[in-house]
Amino acid sequence: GTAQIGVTGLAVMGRNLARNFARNGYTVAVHNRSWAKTASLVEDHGDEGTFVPSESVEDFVASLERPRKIVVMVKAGAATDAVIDELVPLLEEGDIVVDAGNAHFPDTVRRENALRAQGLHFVGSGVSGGEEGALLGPSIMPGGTRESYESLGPILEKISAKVDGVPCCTYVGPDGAGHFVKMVHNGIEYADMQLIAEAYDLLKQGLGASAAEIGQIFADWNTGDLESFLIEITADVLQHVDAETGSAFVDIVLDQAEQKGTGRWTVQNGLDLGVPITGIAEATFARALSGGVPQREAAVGTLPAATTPWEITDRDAFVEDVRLALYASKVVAYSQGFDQIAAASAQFGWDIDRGAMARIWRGGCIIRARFLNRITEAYERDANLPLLLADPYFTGAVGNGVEAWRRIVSGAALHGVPTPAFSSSLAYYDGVRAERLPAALIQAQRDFFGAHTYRRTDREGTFHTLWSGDRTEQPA
Ligand code: NBP
Repeated sequence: GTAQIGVTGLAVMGRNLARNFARNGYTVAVHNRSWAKTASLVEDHGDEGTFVPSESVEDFVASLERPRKIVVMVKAGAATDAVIDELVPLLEEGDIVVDAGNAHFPDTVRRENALRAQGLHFVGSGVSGGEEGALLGPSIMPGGTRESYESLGPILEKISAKVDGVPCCTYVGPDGAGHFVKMVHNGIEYADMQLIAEAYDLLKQGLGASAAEIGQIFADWNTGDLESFLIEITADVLQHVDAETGSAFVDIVLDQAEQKGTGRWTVQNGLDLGVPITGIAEATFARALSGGVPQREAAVGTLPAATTPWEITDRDAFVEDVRLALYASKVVAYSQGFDQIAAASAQFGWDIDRGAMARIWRGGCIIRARFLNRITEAYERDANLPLLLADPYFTGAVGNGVEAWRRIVSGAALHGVPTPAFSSSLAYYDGVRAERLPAALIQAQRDFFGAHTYRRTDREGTFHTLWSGDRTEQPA
C-alpha cells in the first residue's frame, strides 16, 4: 500500500480529519462501514488532496504503507470495539490503531492491553475542537506507547492547531492517559460554561441588562485576561436575534441544558480519586437541575425567596466585580482539573506533564484561552507544583479579585441568584487556604461512633478514645 495514514469512520468528524490529513499533503486511505459516506467524501473533496477509498476493510488495510497508521473515528463504545475487532486480524506487528473518538479512558486501557498483547500499538487519542477543529486543526491528546508516537506524532502535530507556531499536540502518556486528559478537558469545559452562564445571570439580574448589552460586556472582557473561545462565542450568542420573534435568541431557548456524559465521567473519576473538582461537579449538577422539570415545576412560585431587589448604584464597578469573580472561579476550576490529572497520573503511573497539557489546549479546542499560557508557565516554574492557585502569578491574579468575589457571591445569596459554581469555587478557595478546618470535628465524630481513630496535633501516633467507657485515650 501507499497511503501514509488511514481513517475509518467518515461521519462529520472522520470526514473532516481525513480532509485535514489530505490538505496537509498526506495520502489518506479512507473507509466507512457503509460506502455512501466514502463516496461522497471523495466526490465532494477529492480535489483537496490524495484519497485512496476502499469499500472493504481488507482493501483499506492493504492500501496502507507499513507500519500502518489507522485512525478510527466511529461512535464511541460498542462501535469502536466492533471496528477494532474487524481490523486486528488484518494487521501486522508494529501497526498503529488510533482511536480518536470520545472513548471513556478505562475502555482505552482495556483496548491498549489487548492490542499490545498482539504486538500492535493502540493509541487512545483525545481530539477536541468539534467539526471545525477536525478540519482546520484540532487539539490532539494522544496516549499509548512512546514508540508509536515517534512515527505517528509528527503527522498528528502537522494537522493540529498551532499557537505561535507550536503544535497543539504532544505525547500525553501510556494507555488511557490521552483519553483521560480529554475527559478532564471536557469537565473543565463544563465548569467554564457554567461560570460564564452564572456571570451572564448576575449581569442580567443585577443590572437588568438586555442580552445584547451583556453580549457587549463579554465582547469587552474578551480583550483582557478572560480572552477565550468560550467568552468570544458567548458575546456572539448573546447578540444574536431570533429571526422569527425578533427577541434575543438566548431568551427563546428552553432553559434545560443537556449533556452527553463526559462531565459525568469526570465527576465520577474525581470521586474515585478523592480529588475535589467542585467546579466541574457543580457545573454537571447545574445541568441536571435545569433538566429536573418535575422538581422545578414543584418549586417555582412555591418556595419563598425572602430576597430584596438588587440595587446597584455603580454599574461599572459591578461589572468589574463580576469579571474578577469569574476569573477567580475559573482559575479554581482549572486548578482542580490539573489536580485531577496529577492524581490520575500518580495512580496509573502516566507521568503526565501538566504544563504541556495547558500548552496543547491553547488552540484548536473548546477551552482555548489566553490564560493557558500562564498555566504552562506556572508548571515550567515548578513541574511538581502542588496547587496551581499557589503559583505566584495565580496567587496574585486571584488575590486581586478576592474582595470582588466575596461581594458577588454574598450579593447573589442575598438576592437569590443561583451561583453554584461561583459559590463553591470561593468555598474551595477558603477551604484550601484555611489554617484549621472543621474536619477535626468530623474525625472526632468518626472515632465516637465507629472507632475510626484520630491523630493529634501535638504528638505522633494514632489514637482512640473509649467514648462509651471512661473516655480515656488509648493508642490505636
Ligand atoms: P458518530 O459518533 O455519529 O458515529 C458515526 C460513525 O460511526 C459512522 O461512520 C458510522 O458508520 C460508524 N459506525 C457506527 Br454508528 N457503528 C459502527 C459499527 N458497528 N461498525 C463500524 N462503524 C460504525 O460520528 P461523529 O459525530 O463523526 O463522531 C465520531 C467520534 O468523534 C465519536 O466518538 C464522537 O464522540 C467523537 N466526537 C468528537 C467531537 C469533538 O469535538 N472532538 C465532536 C463530535 C464527536 P455508518 O456511516 O456506516 O453508519
